Amino acid sequence: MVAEQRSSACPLDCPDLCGLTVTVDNGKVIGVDGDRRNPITAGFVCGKVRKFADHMYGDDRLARPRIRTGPKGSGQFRDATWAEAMDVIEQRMRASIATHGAESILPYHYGGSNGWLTEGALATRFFRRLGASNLDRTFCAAASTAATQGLYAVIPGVALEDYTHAKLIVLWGVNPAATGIHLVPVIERAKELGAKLVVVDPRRTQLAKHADMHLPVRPGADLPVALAIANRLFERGLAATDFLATHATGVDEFRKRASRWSLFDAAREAGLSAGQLEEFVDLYVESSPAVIRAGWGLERNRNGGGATAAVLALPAIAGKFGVRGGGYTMANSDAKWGVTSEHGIAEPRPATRTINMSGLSRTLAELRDPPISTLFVYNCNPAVTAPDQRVVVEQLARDDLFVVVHDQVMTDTAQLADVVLPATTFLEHRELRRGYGMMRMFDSPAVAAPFGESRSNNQVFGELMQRFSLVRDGDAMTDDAIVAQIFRSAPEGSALAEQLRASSIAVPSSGVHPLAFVDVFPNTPDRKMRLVPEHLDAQVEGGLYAYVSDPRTDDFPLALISPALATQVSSTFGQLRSAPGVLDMSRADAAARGISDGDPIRIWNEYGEVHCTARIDADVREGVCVLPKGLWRKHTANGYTSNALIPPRYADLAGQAAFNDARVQVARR
Ligand SMILES: Nc1nc2c(c(=O)[nH]1)N[C@H]1C(S)=C(S)[C@@H](COP(=O)(O)OP(=O)(O)OC[C@H]3O[C@@H](n4cnc5c(=O)[nH]c(N)nc54)[C@H](O)[C@@H]3O)O[C@H]1N2
Ligand SMILES: Nc1nc2c(c(=O)[nH]1)N[C@H]1C(S)=C(S)[C@@H](COP(=O)(O)OP(=O)(O)OC[C@H]3O[C@@H](n4cnc5c(=O)[nH]c(N)nc54)[C@H](O)[C@@H]3O)O[C@H]1N2
Ligand SMILES: [Mo]
Repeated sequence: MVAEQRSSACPLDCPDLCGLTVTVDNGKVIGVDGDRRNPITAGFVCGKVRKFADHMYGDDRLARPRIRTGPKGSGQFRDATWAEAMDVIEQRMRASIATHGAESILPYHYGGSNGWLTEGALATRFFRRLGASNLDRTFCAAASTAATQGLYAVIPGVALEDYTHAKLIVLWGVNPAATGIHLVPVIERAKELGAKLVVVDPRRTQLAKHADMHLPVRPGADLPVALAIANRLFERGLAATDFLATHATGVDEFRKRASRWSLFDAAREAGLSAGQLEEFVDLYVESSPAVIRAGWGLERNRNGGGATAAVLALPAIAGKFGVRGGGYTMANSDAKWGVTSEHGIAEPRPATRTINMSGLSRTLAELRDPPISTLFVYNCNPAVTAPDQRVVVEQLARDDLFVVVHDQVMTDTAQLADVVLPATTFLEHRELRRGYGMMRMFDSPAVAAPFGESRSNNQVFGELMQRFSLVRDGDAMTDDAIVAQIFRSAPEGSALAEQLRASSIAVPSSGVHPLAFVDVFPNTPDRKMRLVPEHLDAQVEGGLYAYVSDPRTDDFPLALISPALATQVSSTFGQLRSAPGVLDMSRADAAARGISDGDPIRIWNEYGEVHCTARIDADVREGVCVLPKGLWRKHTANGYTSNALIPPRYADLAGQAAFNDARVQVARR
């Protein structure tokens, strides 16, 4: 048979949501490229998805179920049939229920797929009907979603393709050159058209090198910086009083809270100069349209929620809405779609307890009444992505904890499991996905044959529903039936289904680039934004916008951050990486410790220790060091990654994990 080209779309955790052209030969993928259905993809995809066949057919791909034979964590498994593996799972789950009740079962899942057929669907229905513990999904975007929705309720941000209209682009705690590459050419085009670029990031990122201004803020100090900028706008009589009077509430209270911060005090806290901040104020005021693209590097610390809220308040205070290319972009999943993945399952959340996924180490070690006795992991690799890794790994290897991992490859978490189930990839099952950067939705059929005996999430959880007698009349039980139900049961579903049928891509009813406060308004009763939303105010000790100062101590003086790798999506594709992890540090911090480029080092704090080598990096500011997220245990000398140093504490809002809030010491080894 000759190779043929088929259409798909990427469901990986990335804002860009690329349409793909997949070349398939005899059911096997031999090439992946970008297509043009989503304009921002413009025919090219990132290197990692172009090489997706390496992930599908590499040595670590799981072809059949495995059952542990050696001691926990020894990595010794034997192949098993599906029937045998599912029998073991059923028996152990029934034993958990008999001994401790269904709440001792915890489903554990996050960002492996952003597709609606694999992220929720039958897994959600199964665990809800079973009465398992609920999972609060707080690895990512919990604090920033709380902040965005608190301030603006449901309102779409500036469309990425509209950045070409901007005269000023501010990248705040975001690194599109690695994490959403299709924004880069749009920024370049805007610059050609005269836009200025500002980057607020502790690192001199690739785009910071080409920026008009780089503010290398200390991690966690964005809150005072943004508040001081707002305060300065009020002080200088530059605040958009008409806009605020018409469209905002809480203005006086916000102003009062911002007035605690002078440019001088904020600059000192952030390791910047007051002059730099004044320069930013001038540039922001004089530029229109001006857009702030806020990222997720910003939210992952003790002040992250307040910081995101303060940054997102700036376009309101400065009056930047109402023009194309002006305002902010956070996540754009708030476009008016009218459908959610929940429509596909229509299953109420049970009144069982809810467990914060970011506290996995403490949950496994300390939770009682009942303790967790079964952990069912899918779309997730917590052994290398959760905080407090030393304890997580120790607990996953506990004899009395039954761990199931459903994944495509033999991950570090799968190594610690009792039963491992092989999962299909998005090219081997149907997927429906809505973007969180690009405001589009794709419906993609399977384009390749499932590898080995791999099964999709819905096949696995559908079978478990049968085994536990949880199927009810009328339940949608297949991918196709779930898609049909999503569109049938949602108000705007039929129009979307029609678009998808016609062209496999859909846009929301609010259009692809609505103007905030012109075409769309916050869906609050008075259609106004809230500068100090009450429910957020109540969540934060000292109230929203209260600042917690830098937690560095003499023992642990360096801030460790763990930004994304260009070659992976979180830990996904880590099996394909051979290069060991390195810690980037500034020349001054290295010299103070007698460390030279390439030296073996240890990095440690009260939670753990990592052994790797150092790289002297002129792009990292003094006082900060960088060990990327997503490394696997094989990438360091002692089997621990940055996650071993991440404290099991949360950010100020929504129980968000504080991945960028570790304080550490470094020495030669
Ligand atoms: N290639 C690739 N793409 C990805 C991912 C990936 O792992 N790899 N991950 C996907 C996912 S899950 C997400 S959530 C997004 C994340 O997308 P981004 O938000 O762009 O990702 P990060 O690299 O986590 O953080 C962005 C920047 O924040 C900076 N930063 C760290 N702490 C602070 C701080 O306190 N203040 C400020 N101002 N900046 C800070 C970091 O130096 C980094 O350059 O990307 C998605 N896309
Ligand atoms: N140190 C540090 N750690 C971090 C962060 C950080 O900044 N620093 N960032 C955090 C962020 S932003 C995020 S989003 C999380 C991500 O944390 P995780 O969700 O744990 O990370 P992924 O690497 O995306 O792991 C997903 C796994 O799902 C599998 N998978 C993919 N598709 C499917 C499917 O259809 N079915 C099944 N069963 N499995 C599938 C993949 O093969 C992969 O092994 O990591 C967090 N961890
Ligand atoms: Mo994320």
